[in-house]
Amino acid sequence: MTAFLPAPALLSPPRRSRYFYTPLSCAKTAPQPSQSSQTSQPSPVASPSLADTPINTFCGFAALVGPSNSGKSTLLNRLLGQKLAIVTPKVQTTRCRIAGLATSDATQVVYLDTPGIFPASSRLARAMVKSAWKSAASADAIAIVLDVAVMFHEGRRQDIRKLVVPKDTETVMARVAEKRIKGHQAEIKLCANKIDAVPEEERPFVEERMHAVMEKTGLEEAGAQLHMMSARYGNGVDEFATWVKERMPMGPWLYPEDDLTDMPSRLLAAEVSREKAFMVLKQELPYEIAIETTSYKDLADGSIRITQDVLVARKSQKMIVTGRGGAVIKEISMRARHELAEVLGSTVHLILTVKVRGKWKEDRRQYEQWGLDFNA
Ligand SMILES: Nc1nc2c(ncn2[C@@H]2O[C@H](COP(=O)(O)OP(=O)(O)OP(=O)(O)O)[C@@H](O)[C@H]2O)c(=O)[nH]1
Ligand SMILES: [Mg+2]
Repeated sequence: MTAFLPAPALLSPPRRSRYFYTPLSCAKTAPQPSQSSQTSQPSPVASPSLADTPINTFCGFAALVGPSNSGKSTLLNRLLGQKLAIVTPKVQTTRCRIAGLATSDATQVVYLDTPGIFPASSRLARAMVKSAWKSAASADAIAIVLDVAVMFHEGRRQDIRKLVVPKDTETVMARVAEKRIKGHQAEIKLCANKIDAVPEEERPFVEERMHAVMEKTGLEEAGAQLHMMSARYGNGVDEFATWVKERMPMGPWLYPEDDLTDMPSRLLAAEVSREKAFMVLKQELPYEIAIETTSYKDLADGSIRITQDVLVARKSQKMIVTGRGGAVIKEISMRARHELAEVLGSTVHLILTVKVRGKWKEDRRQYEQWGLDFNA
């Protein structure tokens, strides 16, 4: 195995303009070329704003799906070369689909990071899981991202022969395989992630075990390929990106070349604060909060003023999130402000207000702003 690349918490800050999204088309999937454009004829220019797009371009969707905490968001950030999706050691961090755009040569890949797939009982959980499956359904390439480190029982050598594949993981694999066998066109990679946490001499066994599970779940029959990787350190990620790129269909780009995401700046800012809240708050509390950006203003001096509501369900939760003398919310705010300043390349004034909004999980508006189906 080649040497692991360093894993910066925050990769190089983007040029600020890359965060301002300007979709060139509202089409859900990349428009297919006409018969003639598949030959040496140039693709028709779909709109005046596409005039700068190179002719004979390729564009498509690649969905990153899998159980919670397997490293999907870490992989998205690594593929983009900078941080877009929030990442925490806790399960169910990602709540909605996050599109990251990777444009190089003639190809634009729209990577879709998705919420983890897990047995969902609440309305929010059902909406999250549905959003993940929806992304997979519209993709040209699907990566099932698995955490092999967790199966490896934290590296205890004596357990390696008992390597257990969690039930959730098998379910995801079997369902993707079933769709492919039933005629879904997307090609599949099974990304065995966190391979850095498995001792080198044990990796062949992990590989062997993964093939056995692929056989059992129908993924082998569906033509899926196994790919060992470390999203955190970058091993195997370039090869994966090349595989994805080669699977994108011909068609005009959906976004300008320099864009990083279609995510509105307000949602991006709320996600940064939510990551910090996830890290600072203990136990179940992170799952009880939502963050809403209420204003986002570019000021004359070049700085940005952002106000956000931190929504909790009960008064007792408000007390914990606020902390004694406001210590907890100040800590969340300070961490979020630092990261936002780095990401946006400007001084950021961030004002967080903790509010009790009893039923935010039953509020249709919250789901709409995340692009989730309220009735999932
Ligand atoms: N050792 C190791 N840890 C990783 C790797 N990839 C991700 N992680 C860690 O795994 C944890 C979960 O990563 P995420 O990227 O948030 O996982 P996710 O699949 O997006 O999780 P959800 O959004 O909750 O579904 C974090 O602590 C990451 O740092 C890897 O390649 N190696
Ligand atoms: Mg995630």
